[in-house]
Formats: sequence, structure tokens, C-alpha cells
Amino acid sequence: MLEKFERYPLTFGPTPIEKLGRLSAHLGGGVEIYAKREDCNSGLAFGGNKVRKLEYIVPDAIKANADTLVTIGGVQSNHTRQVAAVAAKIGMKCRLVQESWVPFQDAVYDRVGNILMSRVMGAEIELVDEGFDIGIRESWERALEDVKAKGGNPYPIPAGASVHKYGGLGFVGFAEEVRAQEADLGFKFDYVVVCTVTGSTHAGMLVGFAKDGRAHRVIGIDASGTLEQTRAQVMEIAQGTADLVELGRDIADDDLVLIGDYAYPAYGVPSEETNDAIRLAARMEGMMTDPVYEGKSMQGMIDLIRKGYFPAGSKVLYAHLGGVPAINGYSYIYRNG
Ligand code: 5PA
Repeated sequence: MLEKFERYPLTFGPTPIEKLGRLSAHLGGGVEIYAKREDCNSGLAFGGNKVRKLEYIVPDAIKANADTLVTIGGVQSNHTRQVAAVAAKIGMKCRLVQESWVPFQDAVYDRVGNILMSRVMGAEIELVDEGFDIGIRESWERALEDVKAKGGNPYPIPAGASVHKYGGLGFVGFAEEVRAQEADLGFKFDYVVVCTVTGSTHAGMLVGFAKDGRAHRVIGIDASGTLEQTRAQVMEIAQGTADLVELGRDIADDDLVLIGDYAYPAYGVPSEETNDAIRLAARMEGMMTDPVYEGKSMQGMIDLIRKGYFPAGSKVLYAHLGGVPAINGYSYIYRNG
């Protein structure tokens, strides 16, 4: 589906699929859980889901003769860290706007994890005291103007690389990759579980899996806490991506499954149940997840399995999208494990 698009390789190649046998057995054994390890996809500062998206965006930045990648996220944004790494790798500067999206403060929240790495990689970081919003932000537009005013040529990458013409392509590629891996494995996954916030990860999967009629088998677990805005953004990106890859059909409302039950108490703040899910995956599989994104989709998947949402015998593929560096910003919560 992606042959006509230029791709700048930033990942190691197809990401491994790993069976989570102990977690499956612990949850009763009725459902077989697998993880596709996007968290191990690249050597670029711990990788994660944005690297796959940026592979289709970087060629456009190079074509535009840009010298500075400009993007935005929260203080512990994984996306901004991945953009900083990609900028270093391709020899561009990086300007990051980091807003106060998360109503949570560990003593060193703005010193460790993602933001620490972005600083070490040479990104110029501006901390802005604004709350959570996945839409286009004034602070980001101001940063773009500022780079221009100083004689630079900025390349705009919106939050999560989502509302970008090519933002959905990377995860169309994820679906194609899963199809190829299924052919080798000799079976197909019945469901894919994904964490959804700015939307292009889920949107790309919708388009990629729509090709073989499986879009509605992608189960989005919302971690934004702004469900309707995220739902609308996923639909918009999915439709734009479907047109771009010439899918040949529209993305319909009932293609999109997005569950809002696990985002509480707020974006970036884990509930006790999220923390239990993080501990369970860590203790059963040695697989770390984070309190902002993957811990919530892990919580969602575990709860849905316990409730019998997936018919017995289902094979469920958990998309592990990265994000673990942020856990350092939550050290007090996990001080005793
Ligand atoms: C993020 C996003 P989407 O934004 O494409 O919906 O992906 C959600 C998601 N898992 C899931 C991890 C580990 C993520 O980092 N992170 C954002 C960030 O600024 O890091 C874009 C919000």
C-alpha cells in the first residue's frame, strides 16, 4: 500500500512479535496474548511509535530544505524525544515546545527520562505553562515563527506527528508488516490492542487493516481523557490516509473502536489499576510499560480479557508503542515497586 511513498529508514526493520505466555496463562489461558515490540524498533534514543511515522515524514523535511524540526508535546513527551533523536541523526536542529499537559509533579519530573535525553541530544527546549490539548497549539506556531525570524528554515511536525499529511503512513506499514509476519507464523491475529492519544497510530492501523477487512478488530484504548476529540482526530487522519494510499473505500464510523474506560483520572496520571497492570506485565514477562500510555492500554487489555470481551481462543496482539523512559518521572509512585 506504501510503494509510492518515499521512506527514510530509521528503524532496525520489522519489529519482533513475542508471545506473552505467562501473562496469558495468568489471565486464565483462554486468550493468547502476543506483543509487537515497537518499543524495540530503533537505536534512536530508545525508539517507539514516532520513529515509524517519522520515516515517512523525514523525506518531506529534506525536500523542503529544512534545517530545524519543530514539534510539541508534554514535559515527558516520547514524541519530542524521538524527534530530537531523528534530528540529530539526519543532521538538523531541533526545537521543542513542552507544555504542562500532565497535572502531576514528581520532584524531578522535568529533569529525567525523555526530556533529559532530548537535552543531551542538543534540542532547544522551551517549557510552556499550558494544559493538555491534542490540537494545533499557539505556542508551537510561535516557535515556528521564531525559528524563521532567526533566519532558520523550520519544518513543522504537529503533536505526535499525527495531523500531518503523512502522519498515518507509518502504521499502515505496521499492518502490512503484521500480515507478512502472520504468513510466517501460520495464523492470524483476531485483535490488535493499541493506545490512542493524538490518533495517527490508530488511524494508520485502521487503514492498513481495512485492506483485509479487519479495521474493527483494532481495539483502541484511549489515554487522552478527551475521548470525543481523539475519536474525531483518528477519523480525520484515517480518512486522509485512506485517500492518500488509495484504499478504495471510506473509513466508516463503525470501523473505529475506541474505549474510554481506562484514561482516568487524567492524561498522564496513572490510576491504581494502571499501576497494577504495569506491575503485572513487568512481573509476568519482564516487559516494562509506562504510566501515561502503554500502562493504560495494558490495563485495558487485561480488563477486557477478564470480562470476556475476546472470545475464547482469540489471539490478541498488543502493540507495545514504547514510552518507558517517562517512568523515571514517576519515581515516587514506584518507590516500593
Ligand atoms: C504515544 C503518543 P498516538 O499519539 O499516535 O495516538 O499514540 C499514542 C501513544 N504510546 C501511545 C506511546 C508510548 C506514546 O508515546 N505520545 C505523544 C507524545 O507526545 O509522546 C504524542 C502524545
